[in-house]
Amino acid sequence: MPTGNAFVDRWVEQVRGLTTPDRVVVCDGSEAEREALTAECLASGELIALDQQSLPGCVLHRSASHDVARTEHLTFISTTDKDDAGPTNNWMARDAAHARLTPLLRGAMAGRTMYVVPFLMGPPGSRFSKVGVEVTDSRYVVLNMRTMTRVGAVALDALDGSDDFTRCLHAMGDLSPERRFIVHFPEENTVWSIGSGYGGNALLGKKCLALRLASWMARQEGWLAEHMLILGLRSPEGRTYYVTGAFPSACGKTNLAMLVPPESMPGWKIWTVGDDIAWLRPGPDGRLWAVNPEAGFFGVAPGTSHKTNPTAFEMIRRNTIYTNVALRPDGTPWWEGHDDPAPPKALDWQGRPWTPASKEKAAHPNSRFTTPATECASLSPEFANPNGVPIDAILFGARRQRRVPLVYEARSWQHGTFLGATLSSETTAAATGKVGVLRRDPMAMLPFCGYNMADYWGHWLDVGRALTRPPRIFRVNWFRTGDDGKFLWPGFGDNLRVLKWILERCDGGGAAVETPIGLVPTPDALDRNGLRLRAETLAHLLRVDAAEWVEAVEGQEHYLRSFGSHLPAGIYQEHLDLARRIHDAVAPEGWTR
Ligand code: OXD
Ligand code: MN
Repeated sequence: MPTGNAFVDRWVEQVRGLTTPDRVVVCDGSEAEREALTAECLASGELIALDQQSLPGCVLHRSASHDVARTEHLTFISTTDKDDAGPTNNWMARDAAHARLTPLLRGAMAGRTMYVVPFLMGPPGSRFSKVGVEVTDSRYVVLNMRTMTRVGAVALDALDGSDDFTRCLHAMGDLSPERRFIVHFPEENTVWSIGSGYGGNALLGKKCLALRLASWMARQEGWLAEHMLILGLRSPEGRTYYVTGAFPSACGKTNLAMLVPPESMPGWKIWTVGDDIAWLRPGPDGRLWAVNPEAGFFGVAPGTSHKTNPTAFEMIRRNTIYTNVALRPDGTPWWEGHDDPAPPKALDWQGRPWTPASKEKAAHPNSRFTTPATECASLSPEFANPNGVPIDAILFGARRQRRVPLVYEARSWQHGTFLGATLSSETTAAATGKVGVLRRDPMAMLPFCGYNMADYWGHWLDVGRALTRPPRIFRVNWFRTGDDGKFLWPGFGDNLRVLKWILERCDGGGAAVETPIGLVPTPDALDRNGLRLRAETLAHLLRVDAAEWVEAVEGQEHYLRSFGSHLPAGIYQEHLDLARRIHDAVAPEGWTR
């Protein structure tokens, strides 16, 4: 069944020859197709119907128990020159990658159907947008891709007969981590993924195309592909601002993107443009403009409730694919942190009987919902604007219990790039491995940057030079804890108080004090109207203790030097300046370095 694009058809033919499926189906993105695929999945058990009265169009999928998160150690960048992948990526030589994966792909779809999914990342008719074609033998992947991207004629039309598309080959294989690989070939604009059906490993438009390969393209073409939410905020005075925020996986991007203002801050309106990925380009006006390349949300279910994210909680009642949540006897899903208390009995994420007395969690900590953006009540009217939205501020956030204040502002684009480059965060369940371990996660892109991380920082500096009106850059930390280990900041809707100060700074207002690490709000500068927060707690949240930073700066020196000659001079200079300011603050007199 040809697609009408000779390049796509030729590649599909090659993949068919290698993977030998019984059938090839080209997806058109239609509603009839969704219904037919869903019916097949319900019949095969790949999907379980949820209560259609309360949750119309919602289904549940249970994945293999060892295939529940991104597997970063099995994710590779395959380039001719190892240096191009850099020290933070796993690298495989191109020939070695072909030699290792080809036998796994040979015959991998025998007895199965191969679906060809042409998809568009970004709004139709936008110079930001890119086309991919995913070939997969998973119906679950097809259904998720339909939600997360724009599928069918819209993509083939954008291709307009050319071969400018990312070749995304996905096969389920036997799902064994022993034979699982996610390999990116940026020089060939290709991804091969075998052995996993999990979102970030298998929905190849998301992390593989929209971040790893797009970051590579962006470097050639003078733009940025970032792991960032995009948020619009209309102030009570009627001015609309746009903010992007880079946070590591499962650190609250979806919640921030759908923030609901506290009642004590009337007149604010929040618009959601994106919750995970931003493509940013310098505009003709010297500002930075952003689009969300995705068409849906692939959010973390646990912790989602009316309190934390009422917009998401409402949105996921319709047309949502749930993955690895628990199932209540009435056919509705449940997870830890849900509004409803734990059900007396349920089936856990693996379909096993569960009660509140069970030792294990009912939902997997990385269980997810996949929901079309159009279901989101706060979706921005600019969501599909081909020109994107102009960005006023960029946030870098991470999970840090200690040392890092609630918010501080960078002194310049270069200093802000340095703040992003030196971001560290405590790990979460979005990737396999230990949770809660502090790791460096520059720009929240550690698992997603498709090339040498230090060259990427250099590219940030270059993009900054192309902007005459660059966004201001801020570091935020909602996760600072007190001596009792409890979070000091209420977070969620109250984060608007921090955003308000940020926007005031963008307008030339907002009181701030200079500290060695950057500009921190004075306690009075944050809107605390209606917020019950003790003065000492606020002081703790905003405290910059230079002595605590000495060790951090020493570790940074070693880290930055590990990038060798790729490290941009501007980033190292910022490090030296920070070290000097910290040392001056700690030992103002007689300090020698
Ligand atoms: C995601 C992730 O799924 O970052 O967005 O893991
Ligand atoms: Mn993400």
